[in-house]
Amino acid sequence: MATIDARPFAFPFDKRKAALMIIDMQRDFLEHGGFGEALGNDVTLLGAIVPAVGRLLQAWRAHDLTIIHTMECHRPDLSDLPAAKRDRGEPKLRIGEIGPMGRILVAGEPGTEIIAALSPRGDEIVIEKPGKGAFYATNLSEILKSRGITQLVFTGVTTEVCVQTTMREANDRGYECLLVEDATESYFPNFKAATLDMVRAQGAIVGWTALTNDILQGLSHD
Ligand code: C5J
Repeated sequence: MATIDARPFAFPFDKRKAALMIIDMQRDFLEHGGFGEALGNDVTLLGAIVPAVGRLLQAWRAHDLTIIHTMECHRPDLSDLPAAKRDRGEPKLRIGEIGPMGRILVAGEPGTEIIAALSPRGDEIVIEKPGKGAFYATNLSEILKSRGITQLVFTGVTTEVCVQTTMREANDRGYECLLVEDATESYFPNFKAATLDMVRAQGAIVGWTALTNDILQGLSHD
């Protein structure tokens, strides 16, 4: 088995059992006029990771390994949107309202789509999730079990919200989780740094962290 140079210690990597998780790389979080901006964030910060996520995506495709894209979104009738989530805070646009890219975080709307640079191929799994975590109210567990996946390599946005929530859900379900330091981003650099520290503290209590180049190197071994 290959090992990946990771923190707090080497990650034992079995690529045939490792899925690439690309969390919520959606226009609503990365582009102007979407949910991220409606919440008052500088969305341009998130674009920095697109090349790294793209390199991992191409590598997983080249090795014909499992790729899971997730999208935070709700049904058009909003029946899966709790009032507590809809009404929280004072965003310029709430979930379900109409913005420049269509209805905010509603399935099928232009703003809800994954950004063009990382667009899923037809054979890749796309999980539409109403929560921050990708296991809540989805069939992700069944998909991973049916493919014999035991390791998850995490990329995407935002580090401390949907990425961390999904990673913690996965850790509790027995998956070995590796968070890619330069392929995840937050609107708040200090929150990203704190999340990386929290994940790998206390002997990898939630999982490991590593850099894209080291993961690509691990992928090149049989
Ligand atoms: C947020 C996400 N931040 N994908 N969603 O609301 O992290």
